[in-house]
Amino acid sequence: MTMKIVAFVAVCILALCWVQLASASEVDSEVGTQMKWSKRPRVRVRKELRSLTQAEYSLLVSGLSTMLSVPTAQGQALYGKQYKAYDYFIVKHAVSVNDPRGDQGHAGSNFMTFHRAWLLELELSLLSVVPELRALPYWDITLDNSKGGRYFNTPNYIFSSRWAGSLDSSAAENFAVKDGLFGWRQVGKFNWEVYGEYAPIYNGSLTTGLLRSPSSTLNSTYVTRFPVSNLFKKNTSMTMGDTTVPIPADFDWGYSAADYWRCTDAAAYRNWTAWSYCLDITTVPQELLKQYMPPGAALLHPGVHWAVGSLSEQGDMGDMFDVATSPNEVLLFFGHHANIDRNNMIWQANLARRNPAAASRQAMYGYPASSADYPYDNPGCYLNDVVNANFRFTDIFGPSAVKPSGFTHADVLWGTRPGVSSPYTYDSMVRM
Ligand SMILES: *[C@@H]1O[C@H](CO)[C@@H](O)[C@H](O)[C@H]1NC(C)=O
Ligand SMILES: *[C@@H]1O[C@H](CO)[C@@H](O)[C@H](O)[C@H]1NC(C)=O
Ligand SMILES: *[C@@H]1O[C@H](CO)[C@@H](O)[C@H](O)[C@H]1NC(C)=O
Ligand SMILES: *[C@@H]1O[C@H](CO)[C@@H](O)[C@H](O)[C@H]1NC(C)=O
Ligand SMILES: [Cu+2]
Repeated sequence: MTMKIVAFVAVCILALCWVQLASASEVDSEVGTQMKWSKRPRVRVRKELRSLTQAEYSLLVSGLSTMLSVPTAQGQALYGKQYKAYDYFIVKHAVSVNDPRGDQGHAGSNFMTFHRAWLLELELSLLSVVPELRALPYWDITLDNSKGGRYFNTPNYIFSSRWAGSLDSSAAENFAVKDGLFGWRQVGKFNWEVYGEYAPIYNGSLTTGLLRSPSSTLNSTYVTRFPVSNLFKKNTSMTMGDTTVPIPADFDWGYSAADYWRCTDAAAYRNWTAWSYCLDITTVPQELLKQYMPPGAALLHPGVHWAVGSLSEQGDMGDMFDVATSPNEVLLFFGHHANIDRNNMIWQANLARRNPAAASRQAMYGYPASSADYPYDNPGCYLNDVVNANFRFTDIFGPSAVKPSGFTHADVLWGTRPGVSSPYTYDSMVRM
């Protein structure tokens, strides 16, 4: 009982009370400026993994370990309702991918709103366990770039024992991830008792029952990374729908800070979908994509998935490559997607500064309102649709703002306007 109250107060301090403060002060603001924003109290500031203090590092490890081992029901009794076990997040992600209407979380405008909601839910769960961590960290891949990245091959390198573990897996051990925070972690089986209601859409690998894509036949129970060189041997590009993009031959393919910042330019990318084309594979026709993508550029979002997970000689997907269940790569998955979210938020702030009307309720950053507006998104993924309606987000803005029918893409956008309503920001934005 005492624990519950403590957990509630913690969540209140971290998220909800600020949201209330924010809406009270919204009256006078058309669009928030950077300055107002950084002055706002109680906004969670997401920091780069390597900027965490030693104490924060320990909190992160302990919070994630709890989520990986304590089931939702037991965890909620200890930490309150925001707590969800980690397998909940894997199943939710896989349900989005396998939705009969087409992917509800990827390959279109929905990508960032779905992942923003997913990250918020994960963050609130994590903070219910370790409130002193204060925010979910992100991973800036450009700092690990093999051409001059600050942490490349240092003890703080992301692919080191302190963080995600080495990229060098071996055939003798079935390419298992052996070191790092989650070395020798085993992929769980689909839990029919807890997630049975989602089984018609997703119930694990059809051959192994493990939390991998229905079509995955990968039978190692360990989180798996195949050698990135396999990708290059097999192919140099990948096609999805009408879009063909190069597959990187190295984990970072020289992806630099300049590549990252290019996508935040609101003069070059003037609406939501244009931003998506800059760093993600989408269902948009190749002809349109070419207008936005530099020729031959590997894309930030899928590039990391492909290069880290890679493929076996037989063509099995490594875990980061398996779209449905890539959250099996715990640290890299949330770290990478928070870094993409950071890019999106900076772009949103730039767009709002350049053209305040673009951030209005009417324009909503140019997120497509309907198929008449933009024909390439899957049904269910337009502005006023409930995000991932077959596995809804109901409490991503804390316990005082629960929406049982599920938040829509518009709700997610409206509730996370940088500098105006967002309950979180990023360290690099505060400094801007
Ligand atoms: C399990 O999932 C598959 C799709 O991956 C589906 O065809 C099948 O009906 C599901 N099984 C049950 C019992 O829901
Ligand atoms: C696991 O998969 C590999 C590669 O497909 C195969 O060679 C092996 O026989 C399988 N092992 C089991 C126990 O199913
Ligand atoms: C290689 O890529 C091309 C174009 O993207 C595709 O058509 C082909 O099926 C791929 N081949 C293999 C072996 O994956
Ligand atoms: C976004 O901008 C691009 C390029 O100007 C345009 O093709 C597309 O239709 C726009 N999308 C929306 C929803 O306005
Ligand atoms: Cu995803």
